[in-house]
Amino acid sequence: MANYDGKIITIERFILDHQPDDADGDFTGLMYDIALAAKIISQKINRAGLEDILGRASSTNVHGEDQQKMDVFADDLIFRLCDHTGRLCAMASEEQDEFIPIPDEYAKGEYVLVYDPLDGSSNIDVNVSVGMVFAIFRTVDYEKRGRLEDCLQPGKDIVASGYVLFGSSTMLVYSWGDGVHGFTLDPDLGEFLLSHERMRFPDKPAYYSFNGAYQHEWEQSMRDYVEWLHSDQSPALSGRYIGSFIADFHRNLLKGGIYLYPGEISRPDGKLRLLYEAGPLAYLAENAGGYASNGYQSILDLVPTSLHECTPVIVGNRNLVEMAEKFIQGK
Ligand code: AHM
Ligand code: MG
Repeated sequence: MANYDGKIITIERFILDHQPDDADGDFTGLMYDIALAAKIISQKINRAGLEDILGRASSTNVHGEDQQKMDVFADDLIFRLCDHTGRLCAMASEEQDEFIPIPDEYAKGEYVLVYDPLDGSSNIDVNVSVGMVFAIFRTVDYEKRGRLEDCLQPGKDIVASGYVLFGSSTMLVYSWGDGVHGFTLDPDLGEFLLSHERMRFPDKPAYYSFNGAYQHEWEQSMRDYVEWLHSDQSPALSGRYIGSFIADFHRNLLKGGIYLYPGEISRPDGKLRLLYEAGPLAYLAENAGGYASNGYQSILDLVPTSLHECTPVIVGNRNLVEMAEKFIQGK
């Protein structure tokens, strides 16, 4: 059992004490459901090797990628935890082709949950951190049952977003627009305890993160920016790239820095999904004093036209992201 100094605040207590003024029990309940999903997935991941669950499932997701077994488990778990609660009118998952309506036999609620159940799951086989990402919106029409339109909302309309990092410890980090707060799972207690209140990108950044193998596929302006990052003009940064967006984002949030996943010649919109990955993390970045851009505008202003569209992502300390925009826009 860990030693505890000072106040001990569970995520349940924190959500109740700090929920948005207009939050009803549904928002609080939905956050509990997500925290519970995080605990169950965490437990499963920790036992993954023991239960021989590592490795590929037989199915392929909408992006043509092999789904890992844990992806399938996490995706199904979140659905089963949330479909019958009466809190949601629709869901959408990175692992599902279509949006997920609430089954007719259950009451519908006013919220919409979009999620990537296990981002970076190709890392599981090698015991590297993975994450779950989510965003909550309000329905666009309270009179109707959930529709695709409910899911295709821009990041600026997010009510709350967050991620769960399954790392050397499991952390849940979320924001509803009043700061970004982090909770660490005590596995003995089975409770998320407040460990990082009001997280902010430090003024002095420490790291840049990108997959350098793709540089030959990038626009020249992006390569020029990376050259600038290496120059005396830039703050002195060290390179770190895990290849697991949540883990890379989390490190940069704690230590300061910039993460890039730009477009490429063969993939002009890059790899990361606007709805499930870029939008939720852009919302967190801005609430932590940072910024996320596609090179031309804030990612929070991009309105998804389909569930699985991708966007170039530049996210981290605001001044570093704005400098990237200057290079990209030729200013
Ligand atoms: P996934 O959603 O299929 O897991 O892919 C997303 C992941 C991100 O976590 C990570 O930043 C990126 O893919 C790494 O891609 P690459 O291996 O091309 O650098
Ligand atoms: Mg993903």
